[in-house]
Amino acid sequence: MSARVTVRRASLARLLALAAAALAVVAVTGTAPTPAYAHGNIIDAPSRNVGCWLRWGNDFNNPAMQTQDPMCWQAWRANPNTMWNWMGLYRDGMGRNFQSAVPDGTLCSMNRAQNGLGTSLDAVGNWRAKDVGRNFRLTLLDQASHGADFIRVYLTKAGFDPTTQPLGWGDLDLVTTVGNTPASQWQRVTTPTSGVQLSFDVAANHSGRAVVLTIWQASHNDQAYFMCSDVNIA
Ligand SMILES: [Cu+2]
Repeated sequence: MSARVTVRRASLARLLALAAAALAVVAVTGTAPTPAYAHGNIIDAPSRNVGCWLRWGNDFNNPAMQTQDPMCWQAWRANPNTMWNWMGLYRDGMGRNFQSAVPDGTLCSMNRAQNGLGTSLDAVGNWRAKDVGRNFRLTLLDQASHGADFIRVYLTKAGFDPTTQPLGWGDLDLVTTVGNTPASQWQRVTTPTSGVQLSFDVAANHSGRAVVLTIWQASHNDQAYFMCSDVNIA
């Protein structure tokens, strides 16, 4: 328990440092990351773009990334805004028709939403995966206190290998659903920006390497988010 608290504190400190670093980049180069609008993402187990931002946001030109974290390398080369605008991958007005609107192979970019902001997140390869137990928690950070009409958590089936196979709907099992949860029931936080966050438990139905696809249907509007997190289940 205390170990978990320590980890959370460390990652929040790191988020703060990265937020400051992102501002410093703007100051030095004048090349602004895409403005941070108020939306959200899965910060633990971090989604692909959040993970690349946390691990490399203050060092994104380091060539060591090419061998240590090659999928982040390709994501940063494709478009740094995928990371700077880590909270901005969503679509409005889907009418909850997720499967018809988002074809196989494009789930992690939400069918190249936001003019392809997250296209690199669909790339097949060895994304860094967080080690988790059979029962693990996800944390969704919501900067704008949208709340949730629902959150659906899908897990790739046993035997699916995300390092070699593109992700499709047929590879996924729905493992957890969180019902309507207004923002007033989320935990208020101040880092990396002020907002609210919700942590919820996920029960995996197998061990090994897997992708978690979280779909968040926000409450303020018909606004949906798809977020892919890579995990290694004990
Ligand atoms: Cu939003």
